[in-house]
Amino acid sequence: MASSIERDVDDRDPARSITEEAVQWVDRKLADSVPLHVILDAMRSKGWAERDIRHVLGLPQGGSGDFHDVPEPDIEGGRSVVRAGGRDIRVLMTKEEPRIVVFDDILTDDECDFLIEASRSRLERSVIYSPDGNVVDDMRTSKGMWFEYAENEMVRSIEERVCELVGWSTKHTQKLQVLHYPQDSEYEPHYDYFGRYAVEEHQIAQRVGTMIMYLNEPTRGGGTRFVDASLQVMPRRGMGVFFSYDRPDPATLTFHGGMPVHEGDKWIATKWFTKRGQPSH
Ligand code: PD2
Ligand code: ZN
Repeated sequence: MASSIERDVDDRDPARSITEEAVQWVDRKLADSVPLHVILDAMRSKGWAERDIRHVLGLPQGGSGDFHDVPEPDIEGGRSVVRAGGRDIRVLMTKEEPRIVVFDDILTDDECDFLIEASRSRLERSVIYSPDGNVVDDMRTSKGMWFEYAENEMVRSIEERVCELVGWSTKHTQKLQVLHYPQDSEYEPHYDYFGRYAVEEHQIAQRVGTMIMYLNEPTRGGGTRFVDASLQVMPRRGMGVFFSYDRPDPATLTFHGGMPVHEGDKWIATKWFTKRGQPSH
């Protein structure tokens, strides 16, 4: 594969130096649902130039240069409990690449009930971000709402606890969102970071991390799936899944989605952490 590519020439057009055979090899891997990081590793170990890899996989060029600080829980040395907001929060699972940490008991049953009941009458159809603004799309069929920052004592203490847990200031977050997925609804795989257009034209603070907290348990389906990590986290009331992305780039391997809810319904609360140095509020 690598032998069919001219390498070491930086200013050439990558489209002209990549053979049809190589493109077909990549297409077959993608069609076979081979995780992106496995394809990336295989191409790099065969000596492909980064710009050729990005071209063939349709990834943006040059994205990897722009790394951000990211939130990170203090779990160095295998700590299994983190104290945050006066609570002991258990670490259930960690993964390095992509960075994913699953926590038990971030929220109490009372907090889960409160968030569901306080948001129920304020739900509206969820949107996705696009260059034309926020649009309703079949890839995201939940309903959602946003609490104001520290809208009430319960929301304030949850926001502070979640931020303390991952070592990030509440100043660099988005408002707390609650989502409801009725049966058969889903959120197809996507990246949580924003595209260049949203950040530059709309001055939206770039996201660098996500905490999804489960408020209830659907009977079947509704897991949070990390495609490149071949991992699915099943909703458990009070539990949270945290992941971070140090650049707005698919190489972060954070392509993830909310799987269809087959039976029952699903409620989650999400806190997004935004890039330091960019005002979020
Ligand atoms: O509901 C989920 O599990 C889920 C999965 C992926 C939610 C989001 N992304 C999100 O709100 O960004
Ligand atoms: Zn997401």
